[in-house]
Amino acid sequence: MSGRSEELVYLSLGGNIGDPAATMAAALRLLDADARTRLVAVSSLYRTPPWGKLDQPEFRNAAAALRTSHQPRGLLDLCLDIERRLKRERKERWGPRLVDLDILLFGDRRVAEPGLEIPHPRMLDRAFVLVPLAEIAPDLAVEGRPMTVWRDLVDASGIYPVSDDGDWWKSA
Ligand code: A4P
Ligand code: MG
Repeated sequence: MSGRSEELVYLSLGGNIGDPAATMAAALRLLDADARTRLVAVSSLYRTPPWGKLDQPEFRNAAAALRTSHQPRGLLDLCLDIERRLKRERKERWGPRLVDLDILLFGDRRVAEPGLEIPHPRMLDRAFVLVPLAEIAPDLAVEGRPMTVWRDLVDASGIYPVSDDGDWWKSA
């Protein structure tokens, strides 16, 4: 036991090959099933145009809030293990993927280690991260600004919800 209480963590989920909604739903269920992690909020599921590398299928993206007693490295290992279990193929940077789990924020901690950077260094540039995150955490402040303000600073064209609410993963 570390003696630390649970921390509030925000994750980004995405995928664009196979059945991304089903794979992301499976990832959320595996996170929730971990003894040291429980989901507290999931955003709607969004359709998003590819960012970075443009000639690939459109993505599905979502954000989730969870409470965990893992340390940041332990949560990353859990995420990587879930990605492996869901048979993600790692090929090219920013290329097609079955499911990608990124740790965006871990309480108010800052981590800069080989293979782990928190806050996620590119989160504030990416509408596919900010639109779902602002849905579940509109007032969450990063660098002194609430998530809704960050969201309104990026180009969110082509991003649409494809579920009615945050319950899509329970049946997908
Ligand atoms: N890593 C370091 N910090 C973190 C963190 N905070 N959370 C390391 C998770 N992982 C972190 O990950 C490579 C390594 O990053 C991990 O093994 C971990 O040790 P990766 O996901 O294979 O990295 P990548 O894809 O090469 O680069 P990057 O910048 O992380 O890509 P992203 O963020 O995964 O973006 N367009 C849309 N519309 N929607 C998307 O979801 N995703 C990408 C990929 C590109 N375009 C997209 C989307
Ligand atoms: Mg990533």
